[in-house]
Amino acid sequence: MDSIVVIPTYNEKENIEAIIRKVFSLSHPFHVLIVDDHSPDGTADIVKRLMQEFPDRLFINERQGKMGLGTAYIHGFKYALANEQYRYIFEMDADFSHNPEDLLRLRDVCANGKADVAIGSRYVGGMVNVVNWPMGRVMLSYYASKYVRLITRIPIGDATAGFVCYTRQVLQTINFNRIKFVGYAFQIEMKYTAHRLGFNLAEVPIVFTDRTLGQSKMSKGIIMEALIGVFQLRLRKYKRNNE
Ligand SMILES: Nc1nc2c(ncn2[C@@H]2O[C@H](COP(=O)(O)OP(=O)(O)OP(=O)(O)O)[C@@H](O)[C@H]2O)c(=O)[nH]1
Ligand SMILES: [Mg+2]
Repeated sequence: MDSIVVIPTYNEKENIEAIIRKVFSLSHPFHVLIVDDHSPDGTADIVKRLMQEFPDRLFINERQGKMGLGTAYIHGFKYALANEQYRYIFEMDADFSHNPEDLLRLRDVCANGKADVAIGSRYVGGMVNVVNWPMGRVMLSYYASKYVRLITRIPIGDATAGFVCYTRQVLQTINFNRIKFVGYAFQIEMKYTAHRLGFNLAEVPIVFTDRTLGQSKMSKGIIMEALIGVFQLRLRKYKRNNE
């Protein structure tokens, strides 16, 4: 019971039950925390019904409204840190873009001491492992990662990846008050911050599959935040603890 997967949800009624059941079918006993932003489609009700079946390993935190992915994750991280048993804290989407089976591979990398942060990466070793995305979106994501790498010098091929295992120590060390971004830039900011704080980041190749059910929450605002945000990151200073 050392691992918890934080899954943020906004209108995921088509996916949520299947993804939870899939995680609970894995060979490692993962716990799951759903952070739901008052989804109008009733996602939270489905989770609460399942909580009766999985009372010891499924949890939900509900927020008042849609406040963005970044703040949902920070909310989830704080919940996980408050419980000392969790040594490996995961980020994963609800829409099956991330294959839950890969949780085991990400966890192994951290549990074997190979890294403090294991990143499920679409772009590693010259490969682009994305299924079902329109070419325009693949290009956007791929070149966004290249751009981030150029500006920040972070040694990661997939800087906006949202499938990550953090060791407890990393999340304890990062000052969440200083994490400012909410969209893709949040993913960049977390990796960059961990890197600047001296933690080891490792990329684990994964295949990313576009959602087949439910709706995307991507927006122009999120893309702009990321484009401008990387410059702001570059200008910042980092030190451990009392930042
Ligand atoms: N709690 C919460 N969850 C969110 C919010 N925005 C997105 N999510 C969830 O975050 C995860 C990723 O969002 P997606 O809509 O899949 O974003 P994406 O992967 O960029 O876009 P597509 O997969 O193309 O739809 C999903 O589980 C969403 O339900 C939010 O504001 N609050
Ligand atoms: Mg998605």
